[in-house]
Amino acid sequence: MKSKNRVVTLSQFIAEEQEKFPTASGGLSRIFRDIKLATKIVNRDVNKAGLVEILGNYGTTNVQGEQVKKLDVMANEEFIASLTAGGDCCAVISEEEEGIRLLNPNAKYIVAIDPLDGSSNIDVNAAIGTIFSIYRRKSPVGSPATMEDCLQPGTEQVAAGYVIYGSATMLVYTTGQGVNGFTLDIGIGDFCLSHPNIQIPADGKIYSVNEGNFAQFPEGYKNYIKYCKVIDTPTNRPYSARYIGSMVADFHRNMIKGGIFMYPETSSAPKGKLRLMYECNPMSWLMEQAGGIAIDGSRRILEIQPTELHQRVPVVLGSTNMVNTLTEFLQQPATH
Ligand code: P6P
Repeated sequence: MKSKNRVVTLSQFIAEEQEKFPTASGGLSRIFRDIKLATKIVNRDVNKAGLVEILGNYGTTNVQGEQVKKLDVMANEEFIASLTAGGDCCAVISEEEEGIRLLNPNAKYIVAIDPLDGSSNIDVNAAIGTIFSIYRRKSPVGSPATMEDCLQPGTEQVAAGYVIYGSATMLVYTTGQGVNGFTLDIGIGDFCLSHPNIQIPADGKIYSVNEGNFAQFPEGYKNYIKYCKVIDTPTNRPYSARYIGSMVADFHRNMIKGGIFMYPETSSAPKGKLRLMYECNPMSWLMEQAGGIAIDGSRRILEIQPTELHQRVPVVLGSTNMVNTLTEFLQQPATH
């Protein structure tokens, strides 16, 4: 009989989950082992960012044309080194890698990763995160992974998760059996189950969007954002605006409290900003597994067929009732 206050580590939890699938080879558990190791190293480096000369721009820009912070580069290298050493990953696609990073041709898992999301917050000590997504290759093992192996829709994910390096370091993931959160206990050097079966409330009072782009939003988003600000006590409005500019931090807060996160298309960014493969797909599966909705404004994010490694999509993630209300505004005919 398991005692109620038994500490359950991430490794134990994954092993117990794997027992439900007798045919499992253990490869996915080993991928999680490799991601967990890199996460603990990144956590150590993030926590000392202010002490060691690793602040500031690395002097280069990534494929997105954004200034690369040294921690971005270090985090990317940590994850790739750990997955390479583990031997269960055949390819990595990363925000920090222009092309596919081929690893073990005899392995069957592909990892899509944003090693350090929200990196513009590094120098101001705001919460940042890692976002990852895991697929099974379609091509036979023994040959290098192909572009087709990497460009699979989100419905094909076998696991997805994020790590938030905040006031506590948490790893939250799903393999399709719900969403569970684990908090890093430095004392034992492991992640311990702290948030079993996370479910996002059907309603919330938080809306998260960069209102600096308001003038460029499609009319339906503008009308919804105005709706959020109306004083109407019976419907708990006005809502609270909460936006930290770090997807993992905004997403995690809304998952726990309820809320809606929007990064719409704009006239200057008609596909939005956030990347499908290593931001929107993993976060969308987590949101759906937690009982929320994840769309690009009309379509289910997970059903989008990717065409490019770094393609961007507009994204709405949140509480069911809030996303449904937004959808009503988006479906109204444009007046100008
Ligand atoms: P903006 C961080 O750069 C990021 O990729 C996400 O973490 C975050 O949600 C978004 O971009 C913030 O973008 O344009 O509002 O600064």
